[in-house]
Amino acid sequence: MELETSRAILKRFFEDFLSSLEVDVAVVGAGPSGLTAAYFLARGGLRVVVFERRLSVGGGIWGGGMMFPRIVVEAAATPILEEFGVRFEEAEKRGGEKLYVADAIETAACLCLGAIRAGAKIFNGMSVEDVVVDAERRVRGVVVNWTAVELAGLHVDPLAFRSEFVIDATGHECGVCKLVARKVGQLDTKTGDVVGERSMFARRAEQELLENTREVYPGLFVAGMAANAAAGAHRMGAVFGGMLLSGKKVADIILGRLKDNK
Ligand code: 48F
Repeated sequence: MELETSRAILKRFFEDFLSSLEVDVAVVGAGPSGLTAAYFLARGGLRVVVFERRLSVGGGIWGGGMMFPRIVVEAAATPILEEFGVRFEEAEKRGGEKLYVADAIETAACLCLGAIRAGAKIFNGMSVEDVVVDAERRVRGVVVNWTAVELAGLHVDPLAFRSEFVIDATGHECGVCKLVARKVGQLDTKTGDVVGERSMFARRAEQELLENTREVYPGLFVAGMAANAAAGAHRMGAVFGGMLLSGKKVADIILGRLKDNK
């Protein structure tokens, strides 16, 4: 039984890994924005791979607000919760707009299941440490290594994955944009680099997020908190509607671009 177990795991894993070497979109980070983007892209018929540094997918969803595992979304994002089968209820209203609350664990589980069932391949425990560029210095893929290698500080060369587009969905860290600004060329931001997120202003942050969800360098898009960090916009705390809408928006833009190319 031992050998059969090893063979089954290795064979199935390498089939999936090899089929992800060349894809339409590589998503970096499996938080709410990355998983939502992966779901809509895969559902739109594209080949999608997601690399997640941690073993668990879901990013900042699990912690809800200050580790109270509930998240809040605005009315505009509830159709996305419904699409994924996440249950939610109206929060007590004390003035201001209507807000809805959902279980963080259910949300993470549903987003993950939705993305996988739509056809996205998710690889966990792997970190994107660089991008692939072409002769025109356009981003053309990602460079990946095991997170364990990164943590141990081992000298192990990574492997490359080719994609038509890359999405930086690494959250507050905005890691892919930072390395592109340092190693490849200026980003389409005020400073040419990652400007860095501003203090909490939830309503404004949610509005800014959709404007900031876009291509910031040829071949490189930003979604989720990485979009606000790149542009120098505000943070919003445990309000997650913008993350879902940003994931859908980046998917819609890329689906439109690939349709135009064809
Ligand atoms: O941080 P994260 O959840 O990003 P998001 O989708 O959502 C932000 C919210 O969770 C929250 C918020 C509420 O509104 O502001 O913070 O923008 O998920 C980012 C994921 O990317 C992974 C990281 O482990 C996390 O799961 N990640 C970061 N850098 C890398 C990476 C990398 N270089 N390679 C692979 N994964």
